Amino acid sequence: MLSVIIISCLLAFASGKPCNTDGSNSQLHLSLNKNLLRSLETQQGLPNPSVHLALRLSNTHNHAKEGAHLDKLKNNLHNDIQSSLSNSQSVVGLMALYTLALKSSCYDLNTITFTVSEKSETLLIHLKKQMELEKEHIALSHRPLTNYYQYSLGVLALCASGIRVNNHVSNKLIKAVEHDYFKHGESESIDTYAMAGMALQCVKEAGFHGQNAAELDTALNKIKQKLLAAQRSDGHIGNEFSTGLAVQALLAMGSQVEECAASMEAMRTDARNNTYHNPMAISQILPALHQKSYLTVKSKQCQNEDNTLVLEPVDPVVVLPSKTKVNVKVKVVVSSGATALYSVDAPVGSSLLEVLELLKGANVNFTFEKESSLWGPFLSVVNGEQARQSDRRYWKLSSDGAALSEGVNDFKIMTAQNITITNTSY
Ligand code: B12
Repeated sequence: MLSVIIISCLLAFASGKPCNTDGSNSQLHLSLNKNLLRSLETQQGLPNPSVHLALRLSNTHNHAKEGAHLDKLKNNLHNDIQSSLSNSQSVVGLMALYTLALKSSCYDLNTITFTVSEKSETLLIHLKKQMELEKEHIALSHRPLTNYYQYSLGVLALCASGIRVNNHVSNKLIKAVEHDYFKHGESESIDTYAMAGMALQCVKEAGFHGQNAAELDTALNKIKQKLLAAQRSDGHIGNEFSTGLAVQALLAMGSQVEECAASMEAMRTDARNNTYHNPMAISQILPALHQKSYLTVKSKQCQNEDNTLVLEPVDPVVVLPSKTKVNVKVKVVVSSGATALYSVDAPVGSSLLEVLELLKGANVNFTFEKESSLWGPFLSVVNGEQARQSDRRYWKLSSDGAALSEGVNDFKIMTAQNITITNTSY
């Protein structure tokens, strides 16, 4: 038996596939694929272009459901982007994801238009203009209007759609790599290095960067080294949620699948432990598990696709609040440094959002507001004080001194703890 396993591993290795003796990996990937498809039915708010992209990069498909979702993107998401453009808000990341989602469905991008000041222009022209505004903002203040993750998404979406990326635009990304500008709060943003890696690899392969080829290569090498250096002993690159994008980037930049085997296994272990319950998280890891990257959208063909992905009906699960309660202390630190302390007993398994709602209803002078995003509710206002992207501030979440790796809706309270919510600049 052992020799059969070893031989099948060697064969898998030789064919470039990670060792998989019993097909359990494919079963796991299929179940993630189904969870992602199922998320289309329960999703609230805007249709998610990142989820669409991941479904389209999968090996198995449900054409009816993917087609219906594409229609929703073209209506609801389109209208949302249109109103942001009309209000001069920068939406480069969302536009880029919309572009990649349409491209992954082989949709003719030239038929998608937006109207601003009574002038109708295509999505790609608008994206190009948005990138120019971002670039000018970097030239003035060393920061994009949004962030370098979205700036990279913009470069990738234009490049993968066959649009020549202005050298000045890609140079700004190269310089940002050179100067270590990619931060997430106080730490390095592995997600941003990964997205920049895919974007610059696309630029390199398209031959758009004639004059500065050496600088482009230096930046790509640096990104690769950053990603490899961020690999932990358990295989994760950065954390559980950046590993998918990091593996995508390494594959796009020419790493062999076997070199990423430990990171892929780490993600599979996370998936078995139900770490990836947020559809956004699945959408970033699933392409990597399928050994694909967002860059593969560039050459995506949609003929002769599989159409076998079916969803079995699932019994609705009603989760009753636990009778056991734990004490949660919540400390709020506003921008002046003043603090306020609250305490509440919450059922075990409550989300942090539910805990904050309990506090809000308890008449203890605690209030909060949230904004919706692709990752779910983002805490934006606490006790009347706003922490805004335009002021480079956010409400940072920590538990017992350690920064949370999930947001208010996903983080579950299992034990008594001290939560700190700090108005932080970045
Ligand atoms: C940039 C960024 C930030 C910036 C956003 C502002 C800015 N400069 O634009 C800042 C530094 C404020 C930030 C904060 C946080 N972030 Co953040 N962020 C990102 C990053 C790198 C890119 C997001 C983006 O622009 N997406 C593209 C656009 C098109 O999508 P979008 O949904 O419209 O983008 C908005 C939201 O994503 C929102 N946002 C950013 N982070 C988070 C986190 C959560 C949980 C939510 C609900 C929303 C949200 O800000 C974006 C810009 O407006 C992602 C990386 C990734 N893999 O996605 C991490 C990422 C989403 N963040 C993460 C986390 C954990 C946080 C924090 C909870 C950290 C903390 N301990 O406080 C806080 C959010 C707290 C809160 N107030 O609710 C995790 C989420 C993992 C998860 N399972 O939920 C990610 C995946 C990074 C990682 N690998 O760990 N983030």
